[in-house]
Amino acid sequence: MIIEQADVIVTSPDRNFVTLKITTDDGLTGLGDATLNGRELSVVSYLRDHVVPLLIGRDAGAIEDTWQFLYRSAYWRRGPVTMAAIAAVDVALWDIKAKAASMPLYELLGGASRRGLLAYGHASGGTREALFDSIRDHQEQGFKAIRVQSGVPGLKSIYGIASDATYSEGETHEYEPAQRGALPHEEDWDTGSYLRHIPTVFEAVRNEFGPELPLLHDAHHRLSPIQAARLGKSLEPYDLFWLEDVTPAENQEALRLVRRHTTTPLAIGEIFNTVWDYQQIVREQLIDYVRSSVTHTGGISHLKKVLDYAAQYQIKSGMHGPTDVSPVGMAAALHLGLAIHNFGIQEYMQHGARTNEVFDQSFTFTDGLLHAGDAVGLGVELDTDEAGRYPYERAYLPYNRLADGTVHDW
Ligand code: CS2
Ligand code: MG
Repeated sequence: MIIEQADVIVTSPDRNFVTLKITTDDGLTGLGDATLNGRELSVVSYLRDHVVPLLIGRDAGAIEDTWQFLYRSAYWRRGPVTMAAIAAVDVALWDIKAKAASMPLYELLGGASRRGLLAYGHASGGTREALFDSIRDHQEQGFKAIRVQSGVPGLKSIYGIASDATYSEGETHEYEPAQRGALPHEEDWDTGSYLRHIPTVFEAVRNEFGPELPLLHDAHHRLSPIQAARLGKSLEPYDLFWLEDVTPAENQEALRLVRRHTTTPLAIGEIFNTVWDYQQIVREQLIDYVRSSVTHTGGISHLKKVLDYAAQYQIKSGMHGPTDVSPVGMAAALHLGLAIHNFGIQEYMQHGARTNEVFDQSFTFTDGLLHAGDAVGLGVELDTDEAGRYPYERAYLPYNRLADGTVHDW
């Protein structure tokens, strides 16, 4: 099976997506997601200008060798652009190998270790009532675990709140952080207001929805280690499933301080790209969930290595599944999530109707569980004509400034 063609397809139905499509000499095709939110075209160039010429003529079956070749021969290693590009090649080749073997990819990865994958959805609200309505709405959709994001009094706009402005009847009511336009939006942030408000939100949610519903929260990289410790401690009475990205994790040691003060489970890693980003925090048991996505962590081959390493420390998966991970990236996560033993939970933000037209998906969401489906390969096909209707539109993620004008983590 020789790689004969590799196309980089950019489309923007509800948001920008970058997909690599590899075709072999015997007509098999494989897809890989290479979407890097707000920096999409950098991965397009990395693939088109540097990687595609290296793929033509290679043995499509040599997945690990191709991974190592792309990682080591680049000389410049790691980082979000490189690892998203390598991920797309890796997943496309796994898609092809599973099709050649006439089986769903999870079967090739060792078969299913469970009936389905517990998924969590995003409930949010600027007000208490709006948040409660959003939680009920997600429960009606079948979600058995829910991430809670709330507005904070005094802050104009904050991460994670799906605004009614972007909501149209029949569409999914998801929060899309990347805004189309020439420049990124500036948002305001105040840690004190947030730390005072969030515990009251979880108290109210527990009073309203009871003690059992698994609740998650994303602090989105905004707190210092001691502020993160304080938040974790103040949320302990509300028994969170996890508290995510509670402090920027470039400094992995920072988590020691957080661990010293709280038993609230910690999830980190959606902006990590390789196993080396996890070495210390896994070895020292400083997290409970690996948040990496297949798309941003070098594909199925590399993320499986990260999760196998984490398994030795009883750390589970909590794969990143926002709208900026395409249906191809989501399908890859589901196949890997079905096969591994140390599966924890899967994030599931639902894509828009136009996206579902472009990407024909066979994965299902039933009674709170995701399943990859039993189509051969990944089970996702891309309609290139439909994709061609939606050209790329520049979009940026917002950024934060504090009251005194200082740039802050968004
Ligand atoms: C978030 C993402 O889903 C999450 O946990 O952290 O929404 C994140 O902000 C986006 O993926 C950034 O592109
Ligand atoms: Mg997050």
